[in-house]
Amino acid sequence: MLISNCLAGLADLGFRIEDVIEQEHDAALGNGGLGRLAACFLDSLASLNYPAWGYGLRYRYGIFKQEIIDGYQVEVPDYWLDFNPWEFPRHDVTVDIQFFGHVRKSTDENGRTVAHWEGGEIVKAVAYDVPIPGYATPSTNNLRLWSSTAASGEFDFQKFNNGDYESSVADQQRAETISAVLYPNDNLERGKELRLKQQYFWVAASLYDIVRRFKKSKRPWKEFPEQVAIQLNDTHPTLAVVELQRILLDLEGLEWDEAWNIVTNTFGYTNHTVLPEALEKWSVPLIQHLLPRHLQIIYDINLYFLQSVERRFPEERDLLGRVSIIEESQPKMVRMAHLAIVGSHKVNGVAELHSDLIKTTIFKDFVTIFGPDKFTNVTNGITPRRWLHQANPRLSELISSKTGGKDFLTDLNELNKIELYVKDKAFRKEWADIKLANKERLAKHIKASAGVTVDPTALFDVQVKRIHEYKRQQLNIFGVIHRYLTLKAMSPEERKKQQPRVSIFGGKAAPGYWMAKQIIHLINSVGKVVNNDEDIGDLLKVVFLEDYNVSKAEIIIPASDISEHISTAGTEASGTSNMKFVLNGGLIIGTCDGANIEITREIGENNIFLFGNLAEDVEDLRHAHTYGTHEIDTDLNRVFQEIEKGTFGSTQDFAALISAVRDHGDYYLVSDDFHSYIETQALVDDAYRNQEEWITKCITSVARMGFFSSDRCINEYAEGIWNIEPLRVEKEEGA
Ligand code: C3B
Repeated sequence: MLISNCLAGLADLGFRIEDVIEQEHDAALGNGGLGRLAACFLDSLASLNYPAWGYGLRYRYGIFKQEIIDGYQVEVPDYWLDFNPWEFPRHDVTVDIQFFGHVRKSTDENGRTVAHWEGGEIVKAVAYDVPIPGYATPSTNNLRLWSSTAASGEFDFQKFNNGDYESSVADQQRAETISAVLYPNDNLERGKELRLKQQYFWVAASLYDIVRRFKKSKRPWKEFPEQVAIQLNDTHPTLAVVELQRILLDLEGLEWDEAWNIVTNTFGYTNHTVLPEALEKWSVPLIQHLLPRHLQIIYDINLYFLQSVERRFPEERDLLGRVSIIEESQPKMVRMAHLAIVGSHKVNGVAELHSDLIKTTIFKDFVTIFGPDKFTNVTNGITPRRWLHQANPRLSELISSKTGGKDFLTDLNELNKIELYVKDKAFRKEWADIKLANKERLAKHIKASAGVTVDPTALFDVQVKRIHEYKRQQLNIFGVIHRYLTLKAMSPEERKKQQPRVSIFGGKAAPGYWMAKQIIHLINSVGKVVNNDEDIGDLLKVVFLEDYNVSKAEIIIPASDISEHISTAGTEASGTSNMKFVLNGGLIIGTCDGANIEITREIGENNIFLFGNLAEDVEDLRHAHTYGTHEIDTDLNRVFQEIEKGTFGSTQDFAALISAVRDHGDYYLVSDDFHSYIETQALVDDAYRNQEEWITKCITSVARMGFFSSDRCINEYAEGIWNIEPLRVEKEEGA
């Protein structure tokens, strides 16, 4: 009823709903999997009626827009807030946030030392609320985003009136810088002061909000952890641990132990990566300068923690240095993951392999200290509302025509009912028609955006995600070159027997990540040659789709036949696009990494194409590369020679990609996995040729994907970590 009213209203005004929807920008608030997971979680929290809020920064410029010019990535600012009808400015909800200054100590009437953080500067946080409506429930939750502005108002009138026009706006501009722009790195931390300011601004405003709400209830402080659970989504908000301790200690007058008990029972910490370059560390001098009181508290937290470790493990002197929150480097650094573990009651990884890995590698000592029960796994999930119903409406409709009764979008395990129809001719025909229509839609998009004509009946092979060496888009493009060379060497008769393929890439490189940018350039350079080679025709096309984002994912994912999740084993914590592709009836070629392993367990190993070395062997192989001889795979060597001949343009540009494998230890094991990758891609070709078998695999896989709903995942957090129950608020009469 409501929708038809909208449609009719729009039509009266002379607009089509499709055109209006097109106008909406993607929220540009994150980089990749981490932020997108949070968005799925918000959808599940609201849909499952959990009373929960999300907190974040209202970046004026979110993730940049990517343009491809002459084959290179060019970054363009994306002013997404230009048009955002979904946010409600809350000028009545503001918090003053302090930076810099100094700490003065005094003694109160009970002889207790009290710390006073004084001086420095104040920046104002203003709340912007984004409602998150649940699916099939009246519950609507809130995402509160903080925007920074000068505490003193628009500009300094006095300076303005004195003719000092420039500095009259300087305070305002400096304050606004905090929420001005998202750092565009995925899985990389660079230790910049502004980033630390962003983190503190965000957590201080959010905690103030949470504490204010709790204090209104007039409950005693000891009930705080029963009333509030805070989940640290990676280490970026870890300063919240210190901030809550500061509030309880300095502002509310609690004793250290009582305060610390409340803090540790409130927080949970989710680790999302084991990559060393992504583990956050902040320099002690930087924290001292920006947050002098917090540094004192961090040192105290560390002191009490190390004292307790020393008491329990008196013989193990090295242990203290390994687990210390402070790294004794030059300058000293605060290890945020250690702080997050010490400050939380539960620590979880995001897929089984990943959760096992953190317990046996980076956080091993903490398992010894805190015991194994503090560490747990919650395998990631995705919301079927967006990633099936919205992205692939026809498939969603076909599925619901067979699941009947209960809405499968609220209980994804209902999907298993479609396995009964795996042999049903009409069902299979409709299934195949939908995939073809989705591929036709993508083919149109490819033509419009990349200017390449592709045949929708070819096998669509997709790798879309942030560009990163560990995700190994270089392995994929080297494989494409190998395919090209193999096709070139064939007679025209032989070529006719080959399976046509379209290799589709998409993803942003961090602006400062030079190697990732070279990978993009190589993909585009290969495309230019291959797509214009008349010997090859439709047998192989290579496309790089610019500016990969959520809206494009909704077009690309439903159109995939096979997608690539080919990270070096042990490097991709979970991956979530793997789940999206399978849920949309595409198969996977992948390594035994992240959630690929659990996807295999659920859908069956006949329905996935796994290849490559296992995580447990990676360290030994790397060691052998460094200290032994490193033989490069023969087929890969041929690929390298072709690149070096200049077949794909400037050889200089691609030299670093080759030498990373050949001369610099091949850290990501591209050569070790190449043969297995090529062989497995040949199996994909064979399997795709048997369309009947292929469709059976796809239907079976979708039927078994129920586990990967973010609803299951959120229920696990609610039960195992937060100890909360759903709270359904019924619609008021007449509302
Ligand atoms: C990502 C990981 O790289 C993915 O494997 C994982 O699926 C998601 O988080 C969600 O858990 N991640 C990221 O996008 N950015 C980081 N800084 C760390 C992890």
